[in-house]
Amino acid sequence: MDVERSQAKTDSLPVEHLPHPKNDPDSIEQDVLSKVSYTIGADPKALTTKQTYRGLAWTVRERLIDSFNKTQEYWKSKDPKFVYYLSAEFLMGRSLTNAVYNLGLEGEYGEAIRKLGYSLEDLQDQEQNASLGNGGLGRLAACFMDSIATTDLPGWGYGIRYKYGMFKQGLDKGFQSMAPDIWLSAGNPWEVYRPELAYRIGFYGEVKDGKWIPAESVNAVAYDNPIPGFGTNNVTNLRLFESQPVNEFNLDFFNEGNFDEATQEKRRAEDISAVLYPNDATDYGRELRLKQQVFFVSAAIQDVIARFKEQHSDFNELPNKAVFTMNDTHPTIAVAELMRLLIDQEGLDWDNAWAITTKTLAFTNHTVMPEALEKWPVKVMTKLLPRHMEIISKIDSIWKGSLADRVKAQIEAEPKAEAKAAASEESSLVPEDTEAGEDPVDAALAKYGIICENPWEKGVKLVNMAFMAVIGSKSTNGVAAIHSDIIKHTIFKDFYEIYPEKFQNKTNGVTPRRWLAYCNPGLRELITKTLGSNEWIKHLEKLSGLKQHAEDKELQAQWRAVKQENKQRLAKYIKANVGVDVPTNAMFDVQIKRIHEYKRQHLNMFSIINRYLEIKAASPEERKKFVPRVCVFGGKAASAYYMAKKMIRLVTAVGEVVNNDQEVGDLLKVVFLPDYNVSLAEVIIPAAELSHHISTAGTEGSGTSNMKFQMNGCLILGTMDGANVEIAQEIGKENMFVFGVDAEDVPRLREERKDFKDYDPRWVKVMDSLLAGQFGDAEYFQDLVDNVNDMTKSNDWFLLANDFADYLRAQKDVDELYKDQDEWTRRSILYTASSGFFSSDRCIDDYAREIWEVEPVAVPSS
Ligand code: F58
Repeated sequence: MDVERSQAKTDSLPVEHLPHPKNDPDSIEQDVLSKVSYTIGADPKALTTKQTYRGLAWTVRERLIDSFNKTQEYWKSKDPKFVYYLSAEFLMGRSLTNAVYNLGLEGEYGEAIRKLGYSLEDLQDQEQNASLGNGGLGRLAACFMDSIATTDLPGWGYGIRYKYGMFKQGLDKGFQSMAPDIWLSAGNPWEVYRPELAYRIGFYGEVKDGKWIPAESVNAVAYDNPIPGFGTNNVTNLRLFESQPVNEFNLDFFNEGNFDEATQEKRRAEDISAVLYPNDATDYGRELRLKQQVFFVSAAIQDVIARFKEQHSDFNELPNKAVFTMNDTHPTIAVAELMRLLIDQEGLDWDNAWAITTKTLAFTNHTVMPEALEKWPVKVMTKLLPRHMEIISKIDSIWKGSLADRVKAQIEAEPKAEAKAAASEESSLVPEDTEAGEDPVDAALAKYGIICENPWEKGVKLVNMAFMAVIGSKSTNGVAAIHSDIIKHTIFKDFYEIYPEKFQNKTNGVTPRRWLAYCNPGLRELITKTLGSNEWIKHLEKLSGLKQHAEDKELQAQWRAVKQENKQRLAKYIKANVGVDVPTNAMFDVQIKRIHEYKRQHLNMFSIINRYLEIKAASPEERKKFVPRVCVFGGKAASAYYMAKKMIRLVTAVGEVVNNDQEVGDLLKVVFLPDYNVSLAEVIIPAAELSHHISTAGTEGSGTSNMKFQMNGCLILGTMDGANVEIAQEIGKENMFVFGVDAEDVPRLREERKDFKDYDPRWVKVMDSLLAGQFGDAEYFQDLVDNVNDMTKSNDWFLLANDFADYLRAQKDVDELYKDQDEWTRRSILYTASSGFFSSDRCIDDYAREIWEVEPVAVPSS
């Protein structure tokens, strides 16, 4: 009744007379002052920079919402198919500059801000980073949102509105320190709270007569984050959910004075969207992580179904109206959740629900690293999600039945073959490590079942989420050509043989707006001037027009001047943040990414130590031949990653010695910049001249910072891994500094390793210097050294010792080339000119056409 009344009232409101914000500088200035007074509650005559930023941001928000509303209304009238990007992580960074430029209001805002006595740069630094993710995968999701909006695709993102970001990293005497990242402390003008949009999410309890009765429930409440496209009217949506208690507190407990008990439900609910839980946490943390996953996935699917039902009644239409991409294994509970909602809530039968589910979901794998291929103990899943576990068990038994039939058929087709012999066949479904005498069907089921035994804990059963995702979705893709190839022949081998048509590659891309046009204004202007237009910002392939100017000495000089300015900006940042003076005539050599053994920051450090030892051993005359370098590191180590933390300490410890060594002077500086995040990357990347992408071949899914550096004309020192392979193809391999073994040789070399004393003598010297305490506490670095040397321990799994000599050879090539600044700059221009393929617009277009089957719907100008 109430609903009807309010509906009638709305219909009679003169909404067409709603005032839309005006975009001339005077109106914007007035608007800022009004927001400062009435939204922020500050005195416009005595404004602080922070208050001005906040007032300004609220005015941008209004303009975003204006276009957002029009976009959503238009899409609703057209009812197109939507893509929904399910991701536990979105590393959005800051929004102000991106929003102002994407809205095309940089001129008007620039002038209004100047009138207020500021520059956009001053104000943007006031904004907190939204660091709702770990690294590459989360940042990729953010780039995809920008491209989805820019290319006019009907598409929304779905995730969690974490109360705390992915920790503030500091340095405490050179060691990583961690503090909560309270990113919402000054409010968040970029979101729109939707208290009316709340979905109930259940946990625990039991299944009775096929019906799940959860013992605990929370509400998933929506916040919309408008995402503006560039050069379009479209503004799309990132919908993030916050977990709220169903009951704020228990009044009975409260009245008894039992305050802890009274608010327990609230605290348990709020824990779910407090912070992104690491996958290696305690049991409680791990359970919370699974809770988080089902929390946002269920809310997202419920939301999509509700929107679908506003316009449709036949669920067989769902795959024509919606496709969900599962960003890595974190959202893969979506397979069971969509089945559950279709069967239990919408009354479909199993087969119909399965047909819809497998047409509506798509899966992206980002890495072969085991820590990201989630496996949940059946015990935990049964306790937390009993109905989902029933569904998973049924999917598993149907899958195992079909797998067993196929293995039997294969064996019958080769009756004389022994299981072992069959295993050696390229196309065999029998696992290669099948023991003699072991039943080949059992072996296949044990290896490729969704539910399988934990190899390290007998009797403990696990749910392999990646396997369920492959089976339960219409496509599985890797994120670079080499990676997509590797997953077909390793982790998903049998699945590829059974469903070859499901497997695809979608090489990653990054948004050229944030990662070139906005973070490097000097280069943006120079490129636009050289090409005669700024169309490249939306059509990055147009950068190839720079190739014909790569040898132009005039352009080269201007190109270098831009780099120099960016280096000065970074040098200032370094001085202000870690107190080190760095020479800006030195080569700026950068490695910024999550700290991980497979990314081999320690290989880079060992080469820096070698450089240091060589400088020390050189005569004053010989020293003049060294190319001065400033080596910059940044990246966070996961809280429980012991070795990664040691790698950070290695950087700072070497820096302490090298940076203070008078003999070395400006020839070498080593700095670790704490709290690496999106906005710091925006300062570092434009200033970098050489960047490291040196993972052991076959281990990096794609890498995306390699693309950002390439766009900004930074040369690459890298292995043939991830997207480096395709970058080398685009720029010509001879223009990249390539070293290291190829992926196909890695397994053999892992078996073959020799004692480290038999490696390059420079390697031995570096290890000895560490163990002799030349860089402080030798005992502390013992494990790190053992880890890459001691044959009885980790066996140098990532082949550092093996690749070291070739790495030093490549480093020498770098030095030589740097001495020829014209050739260096020619290559730098060529890098930018060849980066068109790595735009996320291209990548999104590939997904849209080849996986999602979603078409652009652009909002017309009114
Ligand atoms: C990254 N994955 C890949 N995972 O490592 C990188 O090669 C790729 O370019 C990128 O995805 C985008 O495709 C990644 O960032 C994580 O952060 C995991 C989250 C869960 C815990 C383990 C790390």
